[in-house]
Amino acid sequence: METLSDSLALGLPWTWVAAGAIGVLLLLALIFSIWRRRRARLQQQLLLKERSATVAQHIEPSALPQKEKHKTDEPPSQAELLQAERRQLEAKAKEHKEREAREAFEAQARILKEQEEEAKRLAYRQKKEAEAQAKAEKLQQEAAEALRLEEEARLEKQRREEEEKAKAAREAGKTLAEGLTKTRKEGFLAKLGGLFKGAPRSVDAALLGELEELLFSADIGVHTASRLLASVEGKAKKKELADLEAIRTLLKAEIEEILRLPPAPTPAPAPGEGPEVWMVVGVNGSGKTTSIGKLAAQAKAQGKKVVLAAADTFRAAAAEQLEVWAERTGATLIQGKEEGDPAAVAFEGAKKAKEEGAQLLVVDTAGRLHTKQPLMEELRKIHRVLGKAQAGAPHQVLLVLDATMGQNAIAQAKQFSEAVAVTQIVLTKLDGTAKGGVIIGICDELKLPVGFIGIGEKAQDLRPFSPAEFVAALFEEP
Ligand SMILES: Nc1nc2c(ncn2[C@@H]2O[C@H](COP(=O)(O)OP(=O)(O)O)[C@@H](O)[C@H]2O)c(=O)[nH]1
Ligand SMILES: [Mg+2]
Repeated sequence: METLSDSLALGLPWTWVAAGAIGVLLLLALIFSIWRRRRARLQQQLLLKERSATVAQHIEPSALPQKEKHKTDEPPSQAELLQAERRQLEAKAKEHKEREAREAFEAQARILKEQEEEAKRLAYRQKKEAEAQAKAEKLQQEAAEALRLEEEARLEKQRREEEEKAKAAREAGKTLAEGLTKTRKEGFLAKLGGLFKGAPRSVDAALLGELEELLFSADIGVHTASRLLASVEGKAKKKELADLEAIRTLLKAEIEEILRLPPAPTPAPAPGEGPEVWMVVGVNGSGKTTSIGKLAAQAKAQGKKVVLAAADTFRAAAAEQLEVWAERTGATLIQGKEEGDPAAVAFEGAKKAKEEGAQLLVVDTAGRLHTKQPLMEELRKIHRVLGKAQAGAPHQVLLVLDATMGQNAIAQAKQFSEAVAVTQIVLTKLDGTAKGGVIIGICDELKLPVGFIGIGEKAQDLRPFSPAEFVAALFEEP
């Protein structure tokens, strides 16, 4: 022990030296340990920093917790980064889950869609098939319907044809001889035949006397009776009449001669000037309106455009009656107010007929004779107004006479002729009278041609007068 103390030469005991050495060693050991621990901590910090940097690189900024404004420059803390990373992973997991779920749904939806498409295709095919079937059925039905309609049309046509035939037969009117039946069977010609019935008689004075009585009592008028008698007597004197047949033949020739008057002039209006205008006059009930209707029907049947003017404003029924005919024939009707100015209606008629380009205008007029209102003045005014409305109008003035009136018809004819220039006679109702002979008197006395005769109610029963035809029918054996 002494040796150590000696070597140190410090004079200190060796125990002290040893204790000092141990202390130094312990201090060194402590310093080393502290240094190591610090280094380890630094290393760990460094490692974490590096890791944070890599994490921060793939972390969405939105995943990071939102910092307060004044802290936005601070880098995120470790905890924040880890939280962000966790959230991000959770979000990804959720997204993944959702995608998987979506894909599963989508797959399912696709399957359903395909099924739906298939169902649609099936429905479409079924629909098309049903449509095709319906179409086929419809075509079949249509074909059946067409057949049915065809058959119906054929039956309808057949029915209409039969109806037309029946109508034609109905409307054909009577033959002239049929229309003159009464005159032939009951008139003076029938009585003439009676003279020669029984035992054969020679044409002597007694027979001529009877003939005279017969002729003068007939409706031919005194003037005409005298003329016919004179003719028979003249021939009888010359012994030119052997029997009834000879007298009949002579009378037939004479009557035809009387009836064969020059026909009424027919001044047609110049093209574009307007229609042919007929004014119809005559006493009430003579058959004016009916005859106008019949004339309109005939003109229409010839394809003419017809306008009717109801200038008989005195009686409401007259206009209504003409309206019926206008409707029946398809003619245009011009009417005035009841008791309005008849001349105004006539003027309107002329205007309308011109506008419509009609070929015929027929003006109906009043026929009252026994009222205070002067009819003849009214007729003259209508005549004048028509002439003003259209130059040359009226082209015809038809005087309607009722054959059943006998000799009165001649008196009427004279009266009307004084008022207006009558151009033709229309002799109606020959079918309803035995006084058909009146026509001979009218022609002989008035020298007015008969334009038309009425032998019935049908449109065709008003016919143009032909002397030869008339006489032939008149003398036809009953
Ligand atoms: N039997 C027959 N009746 C006729 C004829 N013409 C007209 N009538 C009738 O005579 C009547 C008077 O005729 P209507 O035209 O009204 O005469 P208006 O007063 O002159 O217009 C009517 O019942 C007609 O049916 C004819 O020719 N024969
Ligand atoms: Mg009338």
